[in-house]
Amino acid sequence: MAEKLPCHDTSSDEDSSDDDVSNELLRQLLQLKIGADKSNTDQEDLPKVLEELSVDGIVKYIKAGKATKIITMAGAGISTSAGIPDFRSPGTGLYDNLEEYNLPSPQSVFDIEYFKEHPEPFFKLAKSLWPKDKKFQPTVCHRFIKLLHVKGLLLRHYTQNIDSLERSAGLPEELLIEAHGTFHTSHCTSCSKTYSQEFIEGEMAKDSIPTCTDCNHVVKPDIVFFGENLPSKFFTHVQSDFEHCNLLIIMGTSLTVQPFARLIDRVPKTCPRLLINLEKVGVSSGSGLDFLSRILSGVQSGGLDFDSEKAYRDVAILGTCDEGCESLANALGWKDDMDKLSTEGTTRPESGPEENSTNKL
Ligand code: CNA
Repeated sequence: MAEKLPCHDTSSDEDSSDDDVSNELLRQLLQLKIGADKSNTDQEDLPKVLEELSVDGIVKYIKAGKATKIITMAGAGISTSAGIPDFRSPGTGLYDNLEEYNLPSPQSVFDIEYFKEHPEPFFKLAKSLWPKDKKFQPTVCHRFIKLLHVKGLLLRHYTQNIDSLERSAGLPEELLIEAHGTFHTSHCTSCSKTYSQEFIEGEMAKDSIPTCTDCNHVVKPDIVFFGENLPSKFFTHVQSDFEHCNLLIIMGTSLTVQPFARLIDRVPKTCPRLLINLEKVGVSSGSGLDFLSRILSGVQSGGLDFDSEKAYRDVAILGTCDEGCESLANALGWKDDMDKLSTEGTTRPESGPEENSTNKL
């Protein structure tokens, strides 16, 4: 029997009983929510994960050997210094430079339904990004990620990028999750025949729409368009990777594309999170609110928190990814290792079918 609340005495018996049940349910829900939320966010319950909430704190944490399972999460901003524009940077981002394609919206160029009817704008854009005679080179940031692997600290690299520069930097396939696919391979949109990056580049160089040599349908690079599923490799690794992560490094992304952006909340509460970006992103609007205000306002508690009084594990290096990674490497005493990687050069693995290439759409 539901407990009757003291103020509830004016309704008829029947109404009163219904209201009692509703009130009790609401009370229990709030209690559960408050209890759960409180246990998640009370700073007293959390161990002090960083000696100090700063880049120095992160450096000390790594030097102390606590960052043994680092996950790096990246976006277009790690490749802009290689000459590839991102989506959303005002002025230089792709979304500000698509007028010539007469698209219904900037996003249409990566919309699968639009592509099926009008593949031309996508390939025209792709050609401008991947001119045949110009090979983009991995950046300092890509080398830093590789160095984390060389040092045995990298659990996995999750990228939204489709430029394959992580592969060029020599990151092993098993450490790489290309969440939004890759240009590395392509498939016929009808019979699924696999094609190499070189095939697509060759067709684009001739200004042709790549078509299947068997059935003549359009061949589409294995990048994930809006409206398509992410590769199965993403989902199979997310579950086990993030719960074991003990340092999350987020670089060059606006954290606006889901489900990728939400990954930042999947690491344990004790895992420090370092953002290296031109601007602060992924900051929860609810991070400055106490738990009751969040429940009442409906604002969620996820997201990064650099500045509120509850901030305890999120640190930002604001600037370019290359500068941020370089200064971090220097502070860690890894300058020689970085230099060595840059003189060793990079590798571009042979094209071949992806483990997850059949899972587009
Ligand atoms: P975005 O939304 O364009 O955001 C880029 C973020 O990086 C912004 O916050 C910028 O301020 C920041 N940024 C830009 N340049 C730098 C820099 N040099 N140093 C530090 N920060 C910088 O791109 P997201 O990756 O967040 O969006 C996801 C989309 C973009 C994915 O679906 C990608 O496929 C897509 N994309 C990929 C590429 C690529 O593969 N290189 C290029 C363009 C777009």
